[in-house]
Amino acid sequence: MKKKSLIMATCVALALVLGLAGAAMAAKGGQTKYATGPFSYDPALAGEAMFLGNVGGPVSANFTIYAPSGGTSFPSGDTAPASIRVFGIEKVADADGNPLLTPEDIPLDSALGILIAGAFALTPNSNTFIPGSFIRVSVSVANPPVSASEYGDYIVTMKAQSPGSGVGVGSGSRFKLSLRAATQTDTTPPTVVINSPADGSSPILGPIAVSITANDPVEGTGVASISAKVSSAGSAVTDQVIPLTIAPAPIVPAGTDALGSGTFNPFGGTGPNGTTLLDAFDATTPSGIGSYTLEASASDAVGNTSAPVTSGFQVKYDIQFTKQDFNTNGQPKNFTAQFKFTVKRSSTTSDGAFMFDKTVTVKLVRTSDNFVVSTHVYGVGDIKDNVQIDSTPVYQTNFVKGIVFGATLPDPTQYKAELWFKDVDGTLVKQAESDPGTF
Ligand SMILES: [Ca+2]
Repeated sequence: MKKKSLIMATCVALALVLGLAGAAMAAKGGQTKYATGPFSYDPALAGEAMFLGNVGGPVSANFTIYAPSGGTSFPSGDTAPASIRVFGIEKVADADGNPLLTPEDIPLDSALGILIAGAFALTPNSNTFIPGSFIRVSVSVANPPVSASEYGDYIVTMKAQSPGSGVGVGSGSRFKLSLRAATQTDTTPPTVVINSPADGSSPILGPIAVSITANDPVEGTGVASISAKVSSAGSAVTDQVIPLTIAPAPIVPAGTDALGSGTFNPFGGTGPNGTTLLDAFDATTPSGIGSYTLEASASDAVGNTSAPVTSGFQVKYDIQFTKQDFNTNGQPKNFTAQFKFTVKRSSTTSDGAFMFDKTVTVKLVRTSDNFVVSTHVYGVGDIKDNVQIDSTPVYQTNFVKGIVFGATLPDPTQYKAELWFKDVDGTLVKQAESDPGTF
């Protein structure tokens, strides 16, 4: 009996050895190499934020999760589908930031745990890993609405978990969340400076960089937000909010510059509008040239908000004359002032496209007193009476002395052409003028 079981044990052992040898041979043949080990994370501390009272946030952070490598498959299969979430919360300091002797575990299913975990939005919150793959996770941390009795410092651990895959959760990436009482000592709002667009500047039609610097004076609570909005002089554009990216991420400590960056895109600055005669701007759909005001303000972490700071700027076309001739050959009634010009949006912030704008108005102006002697508007008729846009494309119009003045021709006099277009508010604004000439 004893001998028989010994033989059986030997057989089992032999079978195991043969089995292992088989697996080893398979591995040697390159069929299956296993990636083993837990997920790993970089950085170990994804970020930290301090919220004072119920103001401020959200704060951004990110970290990267790496699946184990070293093989073509996990022990359990080719992929490891994982959820990515808050995995644990520990309270490590009291409401004044004094470290606790023993960190306190906050269960995820407790009221406090639900509040804190709920303040963390992870993108993505799931991923299917293959061996050696990784994924970058964006974290947005809002100010969790905890009661004052729960103020303190919390270490929140985020992990990937793939049950049954044989890949361990690993140590995770951490975020330090400091929840403190609102201080009543900071009553000074941040300072705000608009860097771009500069006050009085005239950017060419196209996306316009918006840049704002805010700084909360020390001993302040730091810059929590910067806001910007744009309005046109005639209110066709009213309080258009410009989304800003703030660097470094708020709350930006007192005394440190917070830089808000965004873009204002006036109508027609990009895209198809105005780029063909079919899509031409007209009086009912004018382009985005015109007079605008950018208004910016910033708030600190306890909600002190600066008075608005403004910058006024004029968005214009890029206009180039390709012809500006005052022709005095033949009889005076046939003397002709001839103009051709191109109208484009910015070639640096946009594509430099030719802009078709039927609100074009060319005024022939006597230079001595700015008296308008003739006005031509867009039309497909005679070039002596209309501003045409030909297929070049180019804008063109001619003023013939005998047509402008009739039978009684003045002596040769100096004139210039003024080019006017309707702006975003429907207001006719001068965009360019020719060199003066005499006919
Ligand atoms: Ca302040």
